[in-house]
Amino acid sequence: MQRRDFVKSTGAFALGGTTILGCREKSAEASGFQAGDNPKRSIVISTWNNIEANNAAWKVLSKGGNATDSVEAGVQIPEGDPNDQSVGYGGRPDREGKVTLDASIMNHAGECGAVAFLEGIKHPIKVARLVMEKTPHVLMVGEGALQFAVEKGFRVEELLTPESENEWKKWLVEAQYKPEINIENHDTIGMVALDSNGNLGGACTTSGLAWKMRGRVGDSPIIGAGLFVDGDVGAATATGVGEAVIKIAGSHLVVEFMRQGNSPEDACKLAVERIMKKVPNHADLQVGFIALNLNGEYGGYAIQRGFIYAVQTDSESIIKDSKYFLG
Ligand code: SD4
Repeated sequence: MQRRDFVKSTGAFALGGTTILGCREKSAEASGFQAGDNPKRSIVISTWNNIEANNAAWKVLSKGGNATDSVEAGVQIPEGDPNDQSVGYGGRPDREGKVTLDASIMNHAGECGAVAFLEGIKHPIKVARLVMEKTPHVLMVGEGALQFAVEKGFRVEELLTPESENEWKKWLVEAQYKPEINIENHDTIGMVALDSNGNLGGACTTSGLAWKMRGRVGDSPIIGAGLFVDGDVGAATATGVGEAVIKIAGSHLVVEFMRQGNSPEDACKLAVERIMKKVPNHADLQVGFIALNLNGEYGGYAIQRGFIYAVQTDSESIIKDSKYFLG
């Protein structure tokens, strides 16, 4: 089935005079829009084919819930799904056969929390949320993050499924590491949302690149790389080879490009261009960004063909093909 076939309509709704599909040139700042203006049309977007995750987020948004709660709820869908081998339970392991998870969350006020190199916890996003809310810190890693999670009542579970273990064992035969464009483990979920109060929130969660070195951490838990939210401007998140995203502080860069007046799509495009200028091996890599501004305008852009993202509003739930430079 073509990914486009997942496109689904949730019914006919009046759009209140606001057309949000397609990117308008007007920036959030230029529009004079302020967070808190009412009423606003909620929207959630997420990387890849994460329609179900968007639906879960939408349940929160459609009841007037806040964007940060919505993304936390949404990304738990792939985290708990053993068939999603890039996120949470069932994620592909590192080269030593261990599933290690990275996650981050950020709200409109700039509060954020993240965990990295976390093992045995099915929903790292919930731990990231608690780092944000219950500690003076932003990022906790490894054993310390696990200890914190256990203290907060999380259950330690085996996250390696037979399917991922089998794939790992096959990989071990040659044990050669080379990220594969769009195929290997590119289903990380980054999700950003705008709620009816005009507030933004974002979350990103992943098991990282398959067969990574033990201890490797990608962009997803790095605030400013895999995720960034500025409540006065917009929100952005990334997927793909995290090393390239970290090198340009990707999601923060996308938000800064929106602050300068670029549409979300153009902001993503400019950030991808930056990678292509600065990261020598970019032709062998995939990176995709998605972004959302305070008007509910959104967009995405990728290095390579094949990046898709999911969009949910009160009127539709769709998959969009991202624009790209190569392929
Ligand atoms: C990482 N950015 O760990 C993640 C991987 C990813 O879709 O996005 N996969 O580098």
